[in-house]
Amino acid sequence: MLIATLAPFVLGKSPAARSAAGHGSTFPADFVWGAATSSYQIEGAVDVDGRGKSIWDVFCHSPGRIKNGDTGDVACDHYHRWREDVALLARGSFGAYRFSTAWPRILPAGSGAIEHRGLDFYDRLVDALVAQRIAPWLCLYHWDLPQALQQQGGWLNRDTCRHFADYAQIVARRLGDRVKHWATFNEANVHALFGHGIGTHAPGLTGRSNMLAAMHHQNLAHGLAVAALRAERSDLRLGTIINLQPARPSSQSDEDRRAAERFDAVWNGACLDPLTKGGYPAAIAAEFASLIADGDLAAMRQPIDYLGLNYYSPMYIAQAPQSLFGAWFGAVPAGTPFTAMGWPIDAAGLTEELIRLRERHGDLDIYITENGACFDDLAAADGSVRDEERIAYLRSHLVAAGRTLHAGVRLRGYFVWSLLDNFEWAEGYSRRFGVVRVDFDTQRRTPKSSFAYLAGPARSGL
Ligand code: GCO
Repeated sequence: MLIATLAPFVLGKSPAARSAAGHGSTFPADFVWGAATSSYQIEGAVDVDGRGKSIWDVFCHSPGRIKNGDTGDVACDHYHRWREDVALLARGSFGAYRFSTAWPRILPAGSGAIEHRGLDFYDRLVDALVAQRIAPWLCLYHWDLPQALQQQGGWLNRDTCRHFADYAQIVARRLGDRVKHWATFNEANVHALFGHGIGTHAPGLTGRSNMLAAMHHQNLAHGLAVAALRAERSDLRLGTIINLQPARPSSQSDEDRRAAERFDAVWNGACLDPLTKGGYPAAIAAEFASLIADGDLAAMRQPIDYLGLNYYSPMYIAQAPQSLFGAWFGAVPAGTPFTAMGWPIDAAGLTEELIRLRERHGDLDIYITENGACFDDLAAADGSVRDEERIAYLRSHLVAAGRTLHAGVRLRGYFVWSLLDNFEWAEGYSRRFGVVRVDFDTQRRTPKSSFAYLAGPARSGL
């Protein structure tokens, strides 16, 4: 069914494809055009106004963890330059801005005493966005867990789920009158695997059981937080943000095909199926059984209003007996283009994932909450960047997304990752995804040519 559904879109014969070729706008007038960032990647000011430590502060200051020894101590200094960044959003005609709140700014110990100066920062940011008619989209968790909770087990400890729900309620009580779109988590799958399974992200844990526990407890925390947000206000649009990638076998061997199916269940299914279907994918359900307490499945499956899809590239998976799930990233077909992150470029994968979401979760609105590309931008003397490769990437993926509109996909918006060059986790500042260049020595912001592309031609399908 999926292939039959896809065929006309991949061949570019769909009505939307023709319109995407510049015969009128591909996207409806109420389509949301946004930009995305996250707290630890842009804010800096890690010791200001009572902010508590996060697991990323500790991880970055552990030798050898981050390229070039970079940290988020200063980042884009957004905590002090937020007015300038809001002005950039307005200049780019973005109708929405997706940001995340730093849990340790609001609850320095993760629970208990509220740091009102942290809430005040986001309150000012939200007011400035609303004043510019930019819809604030708030993500409650983009990986920066309070270190105090990590010391109590973090996402390996079920108590963290309740603390997360309490944090969500505190933020909604302060901002819920103006913030109407909320995401509980950003990419629980990435955080579980990279932070708790292979240890290349904070908190640097390893092992299959740690990854499974972190995955399950984030899913449970999502459900408890959705219930808490619904109890706080009835006028919120609630969802979660997931990173989905087609898991393609690296070869035609049975082993690689089975490995790809298994990795698909772990990567694309374990973070989504419990939330919308009430259980883990059959291929891996047994692995989670010991973690599931009475009531968990019902608690995780709270009605939500939308799904946020982060898409960058497909995955090519091979059998890997030594890896956590017997499967890992493998050979990519010869001739495949790559971004500077080494990620394969294939916009058809976005079409595939959007169609798959419609097949599996068709009753939900979908927003592309992250899509973008890292390239080794060459800056002119004035800081300007003609990032034609990034424009080509954005264009091909917008065309791929637009093709699905006539296939019943309830695609409602697109957020570029990212507004600003920022702290790219283990890669530090060596990798740039922004449509605005940041000179990290001077903090000067300079819109790239992709910024102008997104503000104009992109919206008319060009
Ligand atoms: C992610 C995160 C972002 C990344 C971006 C580029 O998807 O990993 O949401 O924080 O910076 O995706 O890797």
